[in-house]
Amino acid sequence: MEDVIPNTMANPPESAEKVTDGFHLIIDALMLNGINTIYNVPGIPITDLGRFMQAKGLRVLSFRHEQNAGYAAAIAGFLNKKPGICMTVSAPGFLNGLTALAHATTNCFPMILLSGSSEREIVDLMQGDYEEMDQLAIAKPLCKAAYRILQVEDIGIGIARAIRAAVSGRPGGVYLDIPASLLSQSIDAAKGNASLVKVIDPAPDQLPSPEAVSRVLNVLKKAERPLIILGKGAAYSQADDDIKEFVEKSGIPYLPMSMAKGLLPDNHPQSAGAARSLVLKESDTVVLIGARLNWLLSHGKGKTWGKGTKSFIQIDIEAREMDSNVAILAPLVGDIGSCVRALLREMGKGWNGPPSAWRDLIIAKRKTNEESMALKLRNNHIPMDYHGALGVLKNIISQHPDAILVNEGANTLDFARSIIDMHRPRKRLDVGTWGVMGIGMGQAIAAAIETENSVLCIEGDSAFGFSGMEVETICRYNLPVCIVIFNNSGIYKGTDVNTSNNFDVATTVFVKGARYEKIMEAFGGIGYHVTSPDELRQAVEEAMESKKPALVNAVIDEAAGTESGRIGNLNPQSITGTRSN
Ligand code: OXT
Ligand code: ADP
Ligand code: MG
Repeated sequence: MEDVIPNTMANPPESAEKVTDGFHLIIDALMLNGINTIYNVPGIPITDLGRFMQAKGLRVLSFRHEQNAGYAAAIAGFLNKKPGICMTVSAPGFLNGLTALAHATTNCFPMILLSGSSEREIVDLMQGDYEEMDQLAIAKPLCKAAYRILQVEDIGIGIARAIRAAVSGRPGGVYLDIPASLLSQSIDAAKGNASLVKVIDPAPDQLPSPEAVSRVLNVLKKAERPLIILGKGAAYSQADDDIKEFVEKSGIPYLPMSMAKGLLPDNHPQSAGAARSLVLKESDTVVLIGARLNWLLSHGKGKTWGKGTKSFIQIDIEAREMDSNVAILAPLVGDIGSCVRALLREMGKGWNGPPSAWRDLIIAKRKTNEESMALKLRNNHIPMDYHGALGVLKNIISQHPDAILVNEGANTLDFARSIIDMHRPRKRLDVGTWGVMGIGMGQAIAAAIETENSVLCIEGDSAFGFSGMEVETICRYNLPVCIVIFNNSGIYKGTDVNTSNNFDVATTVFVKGARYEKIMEAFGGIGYHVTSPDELRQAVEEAMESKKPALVNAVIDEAAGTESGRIGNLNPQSITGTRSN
């Protein structure tokens, strides 16, 4: 009997071979455009899409929560200069991924949130479909562009449009709505294949005008106290050699924003990172390269920037960024690589650096700050304070300059940023423009997958809690990620007390003596519990050496932090309320 049943899988009828469907065309379209990694949480209607992707050789990484898959995709976009892809199920999964899409857009990272959705005809009549939601309408205001593909023959063009929108001009997040019925629509295979689009030159160079280049140099020549500020747009542009050459040829001191640290090594003689307040206040001319004058730079005005008039030069791909907060005397609109190369060509030979008095002033301030920091870093206090613990991790990062540092928290973030020198470009990943808690595990996973380098995460205990369940994901894929939790039993501090007569603890306080390392042990990774800088060193060195998933629960003095870290000034002050401490 068995012999007479035709094996349709092994020998499909000829007609079946000539037909393809939405599932396979989406995969073909992504692969044609060099996309090979997907960050997702499976479920209706995209479970089979993930399976087919895996079968076709794409890397499909499954997370425990879509927000973390989204943060992974966003940072993959930053690291690779091509869109990171997050794939989610409809309504709740989509909404979970949306925070990350908005974060990608805010940070100018290219990302595509590809989400399954319910059937249009039911959703539009609000008839109560499974996970019904008008996702396209909800996504639109939160991303750079949002598209829906309804017909199988539009998959090629729809994906091409999403890719180009994500990476061209100022990069950002793109939403792509995939109704369930699209996936099973069929089409003649040859016709389907012919409908695919390979995006040619998705992020074309944008050259600055020669007049704008001359204007910049004319302003710069007159500067007595010039400063370059490098932002994460400069790190994203991957114009590393040109930027270094420009900084060195100009002789101008530079200040790296957080994720631009390492573009030039932090110990570079022209770095003004350790003289930040001084250079912002005293400079007379500022060249912004891929950095916005937003809250992180006090909007270019006020006390931080001192009294004198400043001349601002800004290099950015987004023309609308110019004059957003203060007048820009010399705007240079274009991609950073092209702009910096144009400046280098025009500068010619024999460019004079800034007056030595300016350089000497910065060097002196830097020396004072570095010396006072070095003293604090050498402490061996138990319980550890931030300096004692970060002094150890600073040395470990300098021994592993290619390791990727992921960092979030408040005090944990702010101290780590100024204490830990970065040595190579795009090795420091953090909370970005919004100061988001929860980027940690998603960024760590993507960093390990995309670069194959070791990853060291330095996490506040609160920050870790936002994405901690992804420790299972890290163990499942056996990634070289070492997580260090700065455990001070709370948000900012563990010492707050609720002085009212109810029984709840203060709003910022967690369980004391929490054993976070056991979360890692639960999934087969290595856990450490450390209380001194020496123990911390030993544990992290061992973990980095092993390249296995590890979590170090580092007990930090509960009283060592301050409210909101270095941005406590942003907390509104109550006129009538009283605080418990
Ligand atoms: O020049 P001066 O003299 O001023 O000195 C500066 C430098 O020159 C010097 N420096 C150095 N000295 C010596 N040597 C070296 N190498 C060196 N390098 C620098 O050091 C100082 C400081 O330098 P820095 O850091 O460059 O300068 P500064 O003035 O700090 O820079 C200003 C900023 C604004 C650029 C900078 O502060 C910055 O980038 N800040 C980012 C802040 C941020 O984004 N914070 C995160 C958000 S805080 C808060 O909102 C939190 N929440 C709420 C929440 C959030 N965020 N998200 C979500 C989804 N939900 C809720 C929560 C829940 S934080 C938080 C959890 C916190 O608790 P944790 O347990 O996680 O963490 P702990 O606090 O540790 O408990
Ligand atoms: P930071 O927070 O480090 O100061 P921002 O996120 O504020 O950096 O600024 C990044 C800027 O870089 C954005 O204004 C963005 O338009 C710009 N940008 C991103 N990529 C490029 C590029 N390739 N060329 C020019 N500008 C870019
Ligand atoms: Mg904490």
